[in-house]
Parts: sequence; C-alpha cells; structure tokens
Amino acid sequence: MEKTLLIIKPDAVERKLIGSIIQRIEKKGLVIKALKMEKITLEKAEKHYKIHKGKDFYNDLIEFIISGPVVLVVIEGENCIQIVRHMAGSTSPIEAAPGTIRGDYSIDTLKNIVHTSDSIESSTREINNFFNM
Ligand code: 3AN
Repeated sequence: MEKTLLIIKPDAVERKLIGSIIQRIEKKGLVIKALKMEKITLEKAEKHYKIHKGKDFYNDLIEFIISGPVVLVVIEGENCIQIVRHMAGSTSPIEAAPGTIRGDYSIDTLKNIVHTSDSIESSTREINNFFNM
C-alpha cells in the first residue's frame, strides 16, 4: 500500500496546530502508520532537502526545519501521496486555496506548516531517513 511522509513543521507545532492537521488526515480516511515528535538533526535535514541545495532559500529552509520540534507522520492509503499534497495546498501562500492546510493556516512561503512527499521515490527515501520500517 502507498505511503507518504507528512512533516508538521516547527511553525505549526509552535502554533499548536498538530491536532487540527492530524484530524484532517484521519477524517479523510487515511491511516496513520507511524508518528513521532523530534527536533531533527542538521544531517537529516540536509539529507531530506538535498534537492534544494544551492537554491537561494536553502539555508533559511534548513535553519527553519531544525529550529524546533517537528511531528513526523507516515500516512498510508491508496493514492495518499497525491491526496495529501492536495490537502496541503500550493507552496505559494497566494495560490494555496482556502480549505487546504496551507491555505487555511499560513501566509508565508517558507514557514508553510507542512511538508509532504511528492512521489513514490521521494516518499520511500524520506520515510527511510526518519523511520525504520
Ligand atoms: P513543497 O513543500 O510545496 O513541495 P518545495 O519542495 O518546492 O515545496 O520546497 C520545499 C520547501 O522549501 C517549501 N515547503 C518551503 O518551506 C520552502 N520554499 C520553497 N520555495 C521557496 C521560496 N521561493 N522561498 C522561501 N522558501 C521556499
């Protein structure tokens, strides 16, 4: 069965949005397979965001994702990668539609509440970076 990684980012944890975000996933009918809260290491952050290395926002992105605890969630369900990406909404706060997680909770491109895997290859790589499963 398809799996995806959702990261509830430090801004969302600080703003006490963990429950609201997880509730959306459960209400949708997806299954929470694993869940943990931790402050991720610089090494794991760099591995996770390696495709963005060299971009102008890379250093800010790394600094932000290790700035406080995150909640790492492995979600399972048919087509869950695309479903959870639609639920997260666009990266741009201008385009993130109301009703999506980012559309409802963020006006910032960097501090945008959640990360979600964008393909089967990245979900496998990302889940293996944070979980033994
Ligand atoms: P998404 O998370 O929507 O798949 P990516 O993979 O393009 O977006 O970018 C990864 C993360 O980098 C975003 N979630 C956001 O936090 C940050 N980011 C992307 N583009 C920008 C940008 N132009 N300025 C600042 N931060 C950005």
